[in-house]
Amino acid sequence: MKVCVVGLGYIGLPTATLAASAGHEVVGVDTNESIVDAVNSAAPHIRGEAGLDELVKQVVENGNLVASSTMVEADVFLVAVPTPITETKKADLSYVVAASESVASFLRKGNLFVVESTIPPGCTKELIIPILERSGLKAGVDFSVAHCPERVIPGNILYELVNNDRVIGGLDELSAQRAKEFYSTFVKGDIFTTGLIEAELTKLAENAYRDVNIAFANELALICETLGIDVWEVIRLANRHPRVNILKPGPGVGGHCIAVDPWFLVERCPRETRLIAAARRVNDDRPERIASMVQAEITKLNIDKATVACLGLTYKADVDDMRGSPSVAVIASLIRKGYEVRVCDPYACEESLYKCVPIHEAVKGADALVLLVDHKEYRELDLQQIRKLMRHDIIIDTRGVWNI
Ligand code: SAJ
Repeated sequence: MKVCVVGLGYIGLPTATLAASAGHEVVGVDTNESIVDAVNSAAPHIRGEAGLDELVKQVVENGNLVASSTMVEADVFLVAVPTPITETKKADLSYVVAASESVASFLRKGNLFVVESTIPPGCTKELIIPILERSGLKAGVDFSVAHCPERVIPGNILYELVNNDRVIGGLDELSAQRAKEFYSTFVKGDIFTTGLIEAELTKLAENAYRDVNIAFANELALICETLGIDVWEVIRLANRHPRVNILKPGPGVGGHCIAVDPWFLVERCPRETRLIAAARRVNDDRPERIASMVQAEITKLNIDKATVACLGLTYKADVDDMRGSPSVAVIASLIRKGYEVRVCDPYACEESLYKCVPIHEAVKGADALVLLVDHKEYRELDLQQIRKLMRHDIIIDTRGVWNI
């Protein structure tokens, strides 16, 4: 079938590539000309995704995938554009609106329209479908509508897009079945169909569940920091219980999903989301807490201009994605406290707003060393050697991977 994928980001490009490798004729539409050019020259802008470069090259060279900055007619439209939050934690649906508007004028009888972006409950029916019906066509009569949220983990997107189970919400049974038939051409996981709002809420439930559980781990860390207990020891022992699985404390929750999606639920159901909202605040308070812990240790040194070496800028280990990174919040707070802060990260330096230095340059003469991201390069560091380079030996591991 002719497929138009709107949005060639972390989800759109791998999805377009997989659909093209399944034999569909795919046009990837993106408003960013540099992304369009990168895809058409088979040099994708998404890095660190196993197998993506090769697959993009294959489908671009065989002509099954073409990128364009202008909308086209198609049999299937897939919208995979960002849905961030505003400063006031409200869903920013401007990209979804713009994508839906651009599709509406190319919509034809018999089309299938699928929105993959994570959206608030009710959004497809209350916001997107009315935009599509400006075409004069009637949803559920002239064209089908479905919502198929992704659930892939950055760093392993292609594999998970193919092998994870998928949930598809349909405006009606026909829409759900048509979407299921389409996704079955490249998804090997089980595909479960349901209603539109159920699919919207399922995605948000998955990520809110994770955020609440990370908040529990971070609150446990707060308790242990206050009581002078090693939280990692407590978690290790508690998780020996057959039905306990406490997640890992950290410097906060980053990325463009876990820290964002729960706010869609808080906005839609403010009175029913006390726990979800509280978890967001616990996680959002974590970076300042880490910076204060560093400050408390440095204050004991009674020195003027302290130097802090921070390892890790990305939002989590072994990825190059900086979006919403709590490390950036920790570093900004340490700078506000008046420290000289040196930063290194093997994955994210070129686009980082902080100048990165090699690790030995960062720690040389430093008073404190803070591990913010447990990249594999940092897990096996020889701390004895590192300590010899430092002026003082304050070492704070926010990820529980060092034996200090
Ligand atoms: N984090 C912790 N402690 C933990 C786990 C994570 O502090 O025990 C932090 C990470 O360091 C990171 C943040 O939380 O800063 C989010 O990382 P993540 O690995 O939990 O999630 P993402 O954002 O990489 O991917 C999530 C996944 N959702 C779930 O696991 C329920 C993924 O399946 C989703 O597809 C993705 O969000 C998304 O796009 O929605």
